Amino acid sequence: MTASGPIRTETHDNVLVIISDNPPVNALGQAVRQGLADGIAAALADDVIEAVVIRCDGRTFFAGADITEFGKAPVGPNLPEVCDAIEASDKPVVAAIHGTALGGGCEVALACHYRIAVPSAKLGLPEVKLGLIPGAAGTQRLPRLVGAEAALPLVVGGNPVSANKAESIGLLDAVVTEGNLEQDAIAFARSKIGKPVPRTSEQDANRDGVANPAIFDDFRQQNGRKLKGFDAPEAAIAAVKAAGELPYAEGVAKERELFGKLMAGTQSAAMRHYFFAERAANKIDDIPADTPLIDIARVGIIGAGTMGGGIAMNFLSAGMPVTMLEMKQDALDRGTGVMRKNYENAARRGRMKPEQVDAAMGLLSTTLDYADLADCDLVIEAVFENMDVKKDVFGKLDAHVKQGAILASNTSYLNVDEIAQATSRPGYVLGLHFFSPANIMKLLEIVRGAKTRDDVLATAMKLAKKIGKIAVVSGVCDGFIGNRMLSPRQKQANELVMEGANYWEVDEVLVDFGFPMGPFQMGDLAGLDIGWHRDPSKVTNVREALCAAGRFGQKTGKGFYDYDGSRNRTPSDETKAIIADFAAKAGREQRDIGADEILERLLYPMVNEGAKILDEGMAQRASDIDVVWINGYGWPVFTGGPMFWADTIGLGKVVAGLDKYGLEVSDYLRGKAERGERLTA
Ligand code: 3H9
Repeated sequence: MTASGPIRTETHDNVLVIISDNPPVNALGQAVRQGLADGIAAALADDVIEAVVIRCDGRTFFAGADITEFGKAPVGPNLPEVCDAIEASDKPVVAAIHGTALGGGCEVALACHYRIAVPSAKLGLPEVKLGLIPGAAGTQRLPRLVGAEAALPLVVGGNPVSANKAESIGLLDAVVTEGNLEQDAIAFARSKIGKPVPRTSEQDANRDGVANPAIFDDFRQQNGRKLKGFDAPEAAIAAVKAAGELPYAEGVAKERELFGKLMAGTQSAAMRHYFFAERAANKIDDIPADTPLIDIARVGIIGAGTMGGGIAMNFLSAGMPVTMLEMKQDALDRGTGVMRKNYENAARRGRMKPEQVDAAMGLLSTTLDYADLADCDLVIEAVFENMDVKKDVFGKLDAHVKQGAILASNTSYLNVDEIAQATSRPGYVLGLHFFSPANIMKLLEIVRGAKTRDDVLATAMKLAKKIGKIAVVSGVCDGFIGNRMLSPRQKQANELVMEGANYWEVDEVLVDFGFPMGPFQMGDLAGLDIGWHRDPSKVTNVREALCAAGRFGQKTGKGFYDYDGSRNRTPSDETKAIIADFAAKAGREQRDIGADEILERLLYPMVNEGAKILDEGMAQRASDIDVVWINGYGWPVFTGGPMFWADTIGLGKVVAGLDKYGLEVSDYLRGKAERGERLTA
């Protein structure tokens, strides 16, 4: 055995095995690249060696280039050079893949002459998710190996494929038994000795894109909505197209040009920020990583409504038993019926197998009696958003649920500390704010009360990962991180329409920015009657006037907008008249308001609120705020989230804009702007 940094080699008679050990994910940093290049050179220089295997220790094959090196001065050898050296070898080189061969890792595999993997392995080119395209000839080798049509979803969509799928499209030569990868790879390599080595760059499956150029437009058409606003997917399509149209070396040059442009752009910077933000959000700064966790085997849910049902589905899908409590049997029956229907819909769409529906629902039990929650390790309350109701529930939980269990509220605004006071164990109380639909939406705000214990918080964070959520810790404040920042945006949206902006223009400005919908479309979707007092004679604002006119939103076919049977919306004359009437009564002068003013007045106050949240320590770090808004409210990831976006356009500009419109500027934000600082690290 010889070793150089994270790479070592082992000789098995005539086969050299090159092994990377670079935890946690075998990222292809400089030392790894150097070690790989040295390993190949050593194999070529040794007459005894007739074949090479490249594999990784630890949990995964190379998961990509080392993203922490991006933006720094490059130190050779670079990855394209290493890949070329592997491919140029005249001794067969086999990639032996387990875990995830992603990005540069997949490109290393493509440069090898053969690729084999265990069944649990995944392969992919996720660079678009970092606002990039593959930069080590992946866009040129992959189509040559599997064809442009099969390459497009991998390169442009960025989602990995299973080993079986990879084998079926020709990306893998064999899927081998789990647990025996190295031996199988050595045997496979030996079977190829003496045969001409197949080089991916010399294959020609990419000609399908030349024979049928319509595949590119078809792909665009099928995926248009998902790709809207992003720069990288279009570059990825261009690169795959070039793989069919240009000789290999020219295709590689085209890829490099596109890669370089994207790497220097703001979208990739924003998406790389987001990559690390999502991982940082997992970490709780003042709690040691080795804090002992509370074992969570059984979960109780109070309330079988939309929220309670959705929350329960998260745990059932993760294989955890749930006991659901309601006040009346018919509410339980209704709630569990909706859950089953949701699962069955998922099965119909192929997202789960029919037997998984039964397995999940089989883990659910229901009750009308708090005593049946006694053994739960975690109980989440999802009842009506009212402090007295919540306190009553927590009092009952305190009386019935075993000591040491975590008691959580799904409140979206209320004071978690006050709720905790309804129990004799406030240390075990915290907020778990799920977003609707709770079985789909990724975001979870974990609300840390003044007395919440470290182990309770750390357990909640760990559990979030288990049920597939992206969790962010928030302090106790009105609306926590997400809804607190939504509030000034909504206030400005309402003001703008009172001053003469059309409400659909306000929506359009946000959609053009990259949000899936604007505030008035969102109101229509959620239902304008949420929280309405239900007295049509009492009308004090536009929303109440719309409700009084039976305009409850999409569900009644009319809200701010009119909807046809397919939910296509058009601005409504009735709504326009209602708004005009309110503006006139309030003596508000109407004027033309441009898109720039609309955007600035909607988003700058959010940045200010985010700055206050940071200043008060309600968020641990600015990037947590970005994670909340990207995952909970559709803020476009290609801008990096509100805090990163503010840094990108400049805090001075944000403050000047707020001043111009006479809006609040916090001392924290003004100070940062004056000192030329950023909000994000
Ligand atoms: C690329 O390859 C460009 C090339 O085409 C061209 C080059 C010229 N680099 O996610 P986890 C860290 S672009 C550096 O929690 P999991 C991560 O930050 C790259 N660090 O684990 C975290 O650190 P910490 C294309 C990385 O098991 C720790 O590893 N590849 C990298 O849930 C654990 O990560 C990708 O985009 C990296 N590439 O998921 C793949 N990857 O503990 C990106 C991870 O300090 N990676 N880290 O917070 C992933 O998708 C997931 O990490 C993976 C594991 C699925 C591999």
